[in-house]
Amino acid sequence: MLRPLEGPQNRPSEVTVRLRLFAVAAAAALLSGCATLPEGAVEAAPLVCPAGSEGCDPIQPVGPGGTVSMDMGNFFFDITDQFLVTGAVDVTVTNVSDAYHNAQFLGAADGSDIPEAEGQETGTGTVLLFPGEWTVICTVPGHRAAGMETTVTVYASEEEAEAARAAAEESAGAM
Ligand SMILES: [Cu+2]
Repeated sequence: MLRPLEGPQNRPSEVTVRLRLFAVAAAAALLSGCATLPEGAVEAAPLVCPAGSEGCDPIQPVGPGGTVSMDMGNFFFDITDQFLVTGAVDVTVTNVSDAYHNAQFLGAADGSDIPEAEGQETGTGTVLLFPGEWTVICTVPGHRAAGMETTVTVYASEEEAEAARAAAEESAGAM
């Protein structure tokens, strides 16, 4: 009589699974090992080559992005929707004053625009934003100090942004 073997057919698959898990972990470690994230970055495209080397693109935020509109004037920013999502955010600035202003997102990824507009005009630009809290300023000398500075929060996903929006609406309604 043959005795049933002690499940030898199960062992290889167990080992295979472990090897696969190890390979995944090793790949993740390799990818994250050479990525340098800008301050405030939570999530970013992994680099597969050393930052700054030839053919290695600068690290960019990964996400759906979106659109945001803001008014600017002497000397303020007024952003009604501050629940931005990481990625390429198309910014529309409406200048409600007679003087030139712009809106620089400090710390935005390489390749970002600085949306700007002459007096009583509208401008657009695309800003590449990692998740985090960012400061927006007008770069015209003296304007930041006079009040043209605000902060915006960039969320890692649509879901997080929606949750934050809902929470803000709820607390506003409770007042
Ligand atoms: Cu200004």
